[in-house]
Amino acid sequence: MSWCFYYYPTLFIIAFSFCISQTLAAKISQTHNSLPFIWPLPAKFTFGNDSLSVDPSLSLIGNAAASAIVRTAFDRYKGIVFRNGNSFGGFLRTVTVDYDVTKLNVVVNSKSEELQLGVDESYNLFVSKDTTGSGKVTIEANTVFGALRGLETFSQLCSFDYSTKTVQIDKAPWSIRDKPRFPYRGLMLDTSRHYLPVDVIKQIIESMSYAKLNVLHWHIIDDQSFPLEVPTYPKLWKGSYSKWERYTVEDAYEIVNFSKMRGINVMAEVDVPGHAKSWGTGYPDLWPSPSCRMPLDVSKKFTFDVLSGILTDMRKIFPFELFHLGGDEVHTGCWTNTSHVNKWLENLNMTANDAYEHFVLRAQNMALSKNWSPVNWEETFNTFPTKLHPRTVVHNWLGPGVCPRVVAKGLRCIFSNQGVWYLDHLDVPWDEVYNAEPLEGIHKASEQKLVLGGEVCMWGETADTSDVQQTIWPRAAAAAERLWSERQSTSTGKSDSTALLRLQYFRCLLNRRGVPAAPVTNFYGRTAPI
Ligand code: CP6
Repeated sequence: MSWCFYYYPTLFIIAFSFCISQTLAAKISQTHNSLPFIWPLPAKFTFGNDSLSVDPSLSLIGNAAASAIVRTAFDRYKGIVFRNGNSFGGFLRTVTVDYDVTKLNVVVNSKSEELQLGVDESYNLFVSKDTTGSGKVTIEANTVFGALRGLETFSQLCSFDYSTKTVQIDKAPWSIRDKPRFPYRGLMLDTSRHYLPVDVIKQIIESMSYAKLNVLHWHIIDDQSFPLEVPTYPKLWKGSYSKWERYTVEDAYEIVNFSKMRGINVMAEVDVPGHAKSWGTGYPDLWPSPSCRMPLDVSKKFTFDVLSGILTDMRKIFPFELFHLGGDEVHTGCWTNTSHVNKWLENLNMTANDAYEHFVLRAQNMALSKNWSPVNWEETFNTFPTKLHPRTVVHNWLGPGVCPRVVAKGLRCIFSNQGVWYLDHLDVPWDEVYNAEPLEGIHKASEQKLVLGGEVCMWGETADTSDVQQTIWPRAAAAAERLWSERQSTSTGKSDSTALLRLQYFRCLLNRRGVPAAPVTNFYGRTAPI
């Protein structure tokens, strides 16, 4: 149970004044003046030596001002950039001064606001002084989602100057040409082991946008609880922990819409046939027997009716082209040990493994008929690689070396090696997260293209509202740079002291924005550089 979610608001009243940029920034400016503090690092950039002041009543111009997505993002970033004044006397000046930058020009080429896998997120960002001496800031992008990434970068160029008490852009002129390395940059949340309130999920989505992560993989349901409302089978959410620890259909829409406004897709997961014990709280017929409750009863038509109902209801909520069907850790003991299921297997001349395959492929066909591409955990590929539908995306977790085999078979892959990208593994330090390489062992360009990207997984057994954000950040940011930035542009492609310094700066940025990210070097034996 997770009753303790009630105390979550107190977390966000904490002022993060100790992580103020002052100390860090002072040391950084003395010793690392040439480092760009943009996380993740842009593909290409140049900068200079000028400082420009930014008007607190900065206005948005350009054709992107017609887009509600860009306008609301602009307002959010204004709130972030001009929010200083919470510590060390850092209040913005209230007297009017002549600001260098009074307008932000955002231009987008395409009017389409459809957010799908591979949507163009590239942008250019230019900051310069024009001939009259006033500052000019322009973001150019092909889509509004590229413009969002550009706005994030713009916000990271702005910092509060404690001597003039204005917001400044240092190191101007800037010329940044940026685009993501991988189209899929995910974070998984598990709301079955511990319920996470909608507001907390939104805070996490907001912080994902700071690191340019673009897929929320929502592992909604598992053995422990079924927190989602499914109108077609209304007893399913009897499997929730309590009536307060549930997501209504409206909550789910809200999460999807909140994500879209930040250029983030939501990939929902219904993990079958294992990891589904909670389904039987409302419909006990889904269990092989009352004493043997998982995996779902493969022998009954009712099981597939319920699955189909769930997917039909969820299709209305989740427009993303990928849908996760789980398929991991299927222990078939209850199938062979329960007489009616065992009889069914015998009649069809099937082994328990055949039935596992049968279940997964049937679920895939349901998802495909709803025009979703199915995503499955790697055990499905490891067990019946040639049977998976060609549109399948295989989700690696067990170890290294899986994506090379998946893409060699022509299937797409998502990298989440548990040794490095499982955030519940608290003993994995930031640099091991950072150094993980989704394309390890994949050399052909045609196969590299099949690696959609990667995802850090925040399993919920050991984290809830009280500590989930501290557990996600800053290590998720290390993965975010691996997924966004070109290998060669992240210095050696391996962590080094400049990556550490930049990540510490980004972690402070998260803190200043109200995200309770943990220290970067909270591991003994890993020294802080300053
Ligand atoms: N739940 C589900 C889990 C895990 C998986 N699936 C898991 C397994 C091992 C570790 C962490 C998480 N808790 N549904 C595996 C994909 Cl170490």
